[in-house]
Amino acid sequence: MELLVATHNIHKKEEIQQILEDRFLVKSLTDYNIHEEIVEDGNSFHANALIKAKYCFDKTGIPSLGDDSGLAVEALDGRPGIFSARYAGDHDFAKNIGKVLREMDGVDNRKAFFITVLCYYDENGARYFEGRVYGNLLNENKGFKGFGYDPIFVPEGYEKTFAEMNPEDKNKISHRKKALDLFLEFLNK
Ligand code: ITT
Repeated sequence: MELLVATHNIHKKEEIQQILEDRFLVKSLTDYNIHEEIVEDGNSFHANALIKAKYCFDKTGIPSLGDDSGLAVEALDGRPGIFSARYAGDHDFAKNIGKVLREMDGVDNRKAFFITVLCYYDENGARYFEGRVYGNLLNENKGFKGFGYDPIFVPEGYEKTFAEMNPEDKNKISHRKKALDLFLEFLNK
């Protein structure tokens, strides 16, 4: 069965596919040749996940999943938060990490969490599923796997960053995995 995920982010698509295994064939907006920009002007992860999922469902009539996610840093009052994708440069992972590391220079409290809010939208409207993973930020990048802020984030109980882990290991414990588990529970009801 196909699942349409309202994203152009290839990394998200691949992670979602790996986590859902052969339960669904995951398709992205790119696969559906939908290239208009979806304006994510909501003021919360939930609002932006809804904007993506509803846009996709309205456009295709296919039940759709929006994934809005980001990094929330305790000492930065939750920033970059909903601005994670464009904190310093639009989808420029190196610049965005650079800004977080500069703001965290000399700060002892390194606590942060990743969050994913999924919105599943079909003819019955919207349903939300949230996942978080807590951890700490390094002072410098480590590792080259994953995407986004993975090279500076070490999940609690581990010594490696997400970018040093194999994708299968990140995908067993990540915010996205936890949110997708709740989504699967909902589908199984
Ligand atoms: P779509 O809106 O097309 O889905 P996007 O990348 O713009 O893709 P978001 O608006 O949800 O997605 O922004 C999420 C940003 O948060 C993303 O660009 C990364 O910088 C960061 N992020 C999200 N999940 C992450 C993860 O698992 N590891 C590292 N960084 C992540």
